[in-house]
Formats: sequence, C-alpha cells, structure tokens
Amino acid sequence: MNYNKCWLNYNLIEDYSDKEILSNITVCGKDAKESLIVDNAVNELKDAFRKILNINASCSYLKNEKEYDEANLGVILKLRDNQELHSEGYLIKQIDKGLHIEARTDKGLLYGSFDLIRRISQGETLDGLNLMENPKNNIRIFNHWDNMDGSIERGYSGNSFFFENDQVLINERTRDYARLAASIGINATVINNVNVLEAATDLITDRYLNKLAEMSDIFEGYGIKMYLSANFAAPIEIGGLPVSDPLDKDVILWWEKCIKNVYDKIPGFGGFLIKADSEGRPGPFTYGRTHADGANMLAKALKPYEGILIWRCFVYNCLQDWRDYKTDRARSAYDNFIDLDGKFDDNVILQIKNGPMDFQVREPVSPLFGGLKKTNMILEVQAAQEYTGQQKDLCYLIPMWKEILDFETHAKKDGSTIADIVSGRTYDQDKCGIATVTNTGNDYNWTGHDLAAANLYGFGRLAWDTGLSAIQIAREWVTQTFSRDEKVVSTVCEILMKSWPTYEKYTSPLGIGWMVNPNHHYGPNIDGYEYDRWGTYHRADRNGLGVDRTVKSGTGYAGQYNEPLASMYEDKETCPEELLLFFHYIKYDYKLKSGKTLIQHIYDTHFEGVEEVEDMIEKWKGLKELLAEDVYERVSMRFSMQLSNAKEWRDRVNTYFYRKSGVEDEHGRKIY
Ligand code: GCV
Repeated sequence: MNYNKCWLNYNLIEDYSDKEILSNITVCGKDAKESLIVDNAVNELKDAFRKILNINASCSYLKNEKEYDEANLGVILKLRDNQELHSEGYLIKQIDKGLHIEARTDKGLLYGSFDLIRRISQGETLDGLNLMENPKNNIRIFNHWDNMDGSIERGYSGNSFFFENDQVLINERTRDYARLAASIGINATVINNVNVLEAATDLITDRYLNKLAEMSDIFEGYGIKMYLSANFAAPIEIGGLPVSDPLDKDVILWWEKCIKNVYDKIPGFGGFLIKADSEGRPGPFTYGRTHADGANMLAKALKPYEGILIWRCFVYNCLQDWRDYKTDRARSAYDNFIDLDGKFDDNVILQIKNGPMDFQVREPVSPLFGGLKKTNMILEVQAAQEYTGQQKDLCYLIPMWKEILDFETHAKKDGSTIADIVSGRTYDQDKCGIATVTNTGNDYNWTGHDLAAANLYGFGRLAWDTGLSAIQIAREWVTQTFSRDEKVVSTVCEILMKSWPTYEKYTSPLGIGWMVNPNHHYGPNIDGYEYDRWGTYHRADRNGLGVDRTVKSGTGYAGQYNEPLASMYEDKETCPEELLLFFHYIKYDYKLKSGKTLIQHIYDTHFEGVEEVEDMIEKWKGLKELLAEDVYERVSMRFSMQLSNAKEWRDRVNTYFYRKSGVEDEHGRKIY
C-alpha cells in the first residue's frame, strides 16, 4: 500500500477514559444483518477501536428489539423509524452502559458510526453524549476530472486512481477512497472528467460496464452512488447516428437503450453529469435546441430508474474578441439559463459554479443562484486548486466556501442564502446539493500537499453541515490527521486560516482575477489572458484598472443581482472593496476605505503576502519535533515552492503596475 489514510490515520490514544463501553458492538433490526453498509459500519468501528484504543470489540446481531434493550451494554446500532430523522440522519445517545446509534437506514448507521469514530479519535469523551444529526444537503457529490489515460485535468496530486491506460482500476485504494468519502458524508461521485474525450465516451457501453459495476458495488457498500460524465455526442461517436439532436427520435431511442443497459449492469447507478455547449464540447445548440431540450431528453430516459441528470451551467463564449468591451463572460451563465427557469424536468439539476467566471481566488457569487426559482440547483466549488496555488501553495478554501454559502441572494424575503437555496430549503426542493471538483490523485498523501487534504475533508463536512465553522473543521481535521497536541492543532489551524487571505494578497488584487500563466494557470503573468479569446481581462492602462460591469456604463452584469445587491455593486462607494475591480474600472489614485490609494494598496498587499508566507514557514518550523518527519519534510518543501511563487507574484504585479502608473511606492521598497 503506497499511500496514507489521511484523516483516517487513527493514532493511538493511550489514556482514553470511556473504553469499557466500546468493547461490544450489537446490531439490531431485522434487515441490518443483510446489509453490506452495516457490515462496513461495524468493521469501521472495530478497526478504529483497535487502532485508536487497542480494543478488540466483539459484534453480535439481534433481530428482536426487546433483546437488546436488556443487553444494554456497548455500542448498539439500531435501525428505527424515527420520523425526526432524515433518511441519512442518525442519533447517538448514551443510556447507562449503552451507546446507541440509531438511524432509519443503514446509511444513517454508517454515518453515525463515522461520527463516533471522529469523536473518539479527537479524544472526546462519550459520557452523556446525546445528539441528532441530519444532513443539510441531500446531494454531497465529488466531481473527478479524471481521464481514461490516467491523467487528471487540473490534477495536482499524481494520476488517477480510477483509470489507467484506458482501463478501469480497482484495488485497495478504491475501497479506501470510498471509506474516506463516506467518513465525511459524501454520498455520490462522478468518476470521470466532464470533458468526455475518446475512450471515456465508451464508459456507458459494455466495454466498461462490468468493471464499473464492480467499482459501484464497493461504493454502494459505503452509501455512495456512482455517476458518470457523459458525452452529449455519444449517439454519433459510438452510436453510429448522424446527429445527437435531443428531439430526434432515433437519438432518444438510442439513449433509452443505452441507459437501460447501464442500469441492467449497475442497478444503483446515480445518473449523468453533462458539460454541453461549453469550451468546445458538443451540445443541443448545434441543432437549434435549448439546454432544457438537451437535459430533459436525458432526464426522461433516466427517470424510470430514478436516475438524476446534472447539467452544468458553465456555458460562455470562449471565442471572444478582447477589443469588445460589452460582451462579458461573467454574464453568461445567467443569460443562458435564466429564461429556462421552470422548464427542466424534476430529475434535472443545474450545477452552477460558485462564481460567474471560474474559481478565481475572489469572485462574487453567481447571480444565477438568486435568479432561478423553479429549478433544482447544485453549487459547484473547486477543491482542486487550479487558480489558488495548485496544491503547491497552501490555500485553505473552507473560509471562502463559508462566505459563499452565507451569501444572502435576496431571492426571497426569508431564507435565501446560497446554503438555503442549494439545500432545497428556499423552494422546498429535495434534489439539490453541493459538488466539489476534487483535489485527489494517486500521490502518497492523496492531495499532493498534505495540508490540502483539509479542503477535501472540509468539503464533505461542510456539505453535510453548512453551519460548521471553518476553524471547527480545521481543528477536527488536524486532530485526526496529525496529533492532538494543542501546539500542533492551534498552529496548523492558524496557518490554514490565514492561507486564503495570504494567497489573495500576493496574487491578483481586489477581485480582478486571472493574471496567471495561460493554460497551466500557476504563477503570475499579468497580461497572460489580456489579449486572448477567453473573456478574462483586467483592462489596466496608465490611469487605472478593472472591468466596468455596471448597468450605467459597463456590461450590465451588476444588474443580474436582486436588489439591494444590484445597487450595492453598481456604485463603487458601496461595492465591497474586495470585489472593487471586478465591478469597476478604478483609477490608481482612488482612495480606498483604508485611506490608501489603489496603487499603494496593490504594493502593500503584495509585500505583506510574501511576509505572511515567511511567517507561516516560521510557524511550521516550530512544529518540527511534534510531527512525523515525512509530513514535516513534505510540507516544508511545498512551503519553499510557495515562497518563491509568492515573491514572483509580488515582483511581477508590483513592477507591472509601477511601470503602467509611474507611481512610486510610498515606502520606497524595491520594485523592479
Ligand atoms: C474540465 C476551466 C478549467 C477546465 C475545466 C473547465 C470546466 O476552464 O480550466 O480545465 O474543464 O473549467 O469547468 O469545465
């Protein structure tokens, strides 16, 4: 086994007080014995108790409810139809010498078991435990951008552990992946890239289905539904049809047959994720059809099997002319989808990226969330740090995702934050949730940077409970992954919590984004995308920079928000400063709330960003004796890469704007 177990590392706790209660596990309920999920739950408990506490717990099964009430000792897993519980929820209650985990379904018991393990591995006492947990989001889904040749699009932690040389891979890691995912409440996963190229189109055919069924069985044992990204042009590419027009009878029949075959082989299959009419991928536009026509056609074919069709809203013109100041990529998801509100079948979900551009270090929240009212929605975030340091630089993303989830869209009077909308609370929907583009690969530590695993862990925990705080999640993760030593926990948490603001400081300023090296997106290149076709411009000149997205004089993007947001963004005086350059063209001598001019703010934040990385490194050095040597060394290496990246950003950005503006740094620091 050439990998570690991340937060399921299970470090031994020598002085744990509540051992007695954990020596016995009893499973009650008539179906429990037959369930693979419950078996897995029991094995997880036993494994964890053995490794963390040195206890070899025994396990027994009881069909009759009465028997266990009397037994009353040890951990009791019990299926019970408690209407206060969500189908995946659970409760944990200590009664005398029994620790009861109750749920309506076997999945609930699995999640309850992992909850208990999480508490124990953090050294929490079980005495008086009494809690009920229901997931806030029904769909908590990983998106992998893994290709059949084993590469991963925007992957920064090695190769795929799902595919290699056009083959499906199943090995020990497959199960450990499912364990990691289930332990944080993930209940669905899309295993292949949304850009479905070559062999991946065949994943929905007999060439791969048996092998995928094997993988799906492993996932299902951990309550995880397998989804596939599908190619909208599959009827042409593998079906021999001349078109993939969603209203064409032969196309419809082809998909029906294909989907029936998928479900014959994988009865628990979740459904498809589709990227259509986006960045060159095929879609319904070719035939003059709408996204609703395309999505509904597939949704209807999936419906008899309770399959779900997830349709991405990342649709924009990627052949833009940089001379054109009116066309605005930020507008496009809203412009493409708002008129289709209410036209999608009930098993269609629109998956919307958190911001209107593309996972920049700072973006406003996509206005589409506040616009759609009769459509199921999934929020898509990106744990893979494509634009946030590529898992070489540290960037703990949970604080960013929290801000997004807490954002009030004003779509409705009460309860329309993003968290409300994607949980289904706002419009009383049940097919909603949160997706992340994952940051995993076959590296030893799964995520390239050891500390980047906090984003993977945090995504699952946040998708389960959007009310958790970023620091709480960080503490849980550090304690389980590294150590319960308070110095380790508080120092690593401090480093994590500062990392997003730090990254933001030394990269592109005040929400303007981009300024990265084209294609691979690591490191600074201020004009890298400035004269390109991708719709990603900063519009800097000798007087100032920023994109005018106002209704009054710009692209009109600000007007896509509900009031009072639209007016707030429209006016540069009320626009949140961290997004100032996203919404406005601002002169270098404009005074910010801090009293600094824009240009001085740019200089200062870039110097500060580098100093903060230096500070992180000092803090990390202080943990040398308290951490495993390999962890310490791997992270130290990443920090040194981050430091040179941060310096490069600082010097390029500051020099660029110094040359454009001719304004000296007030503090006379070195600008080249
Ligand atoms: C999978 C960005 C990325 C692409 C990605 C695309 C998407 O453009 O750079 O690699 O493609 O987003 O989300 O579809």
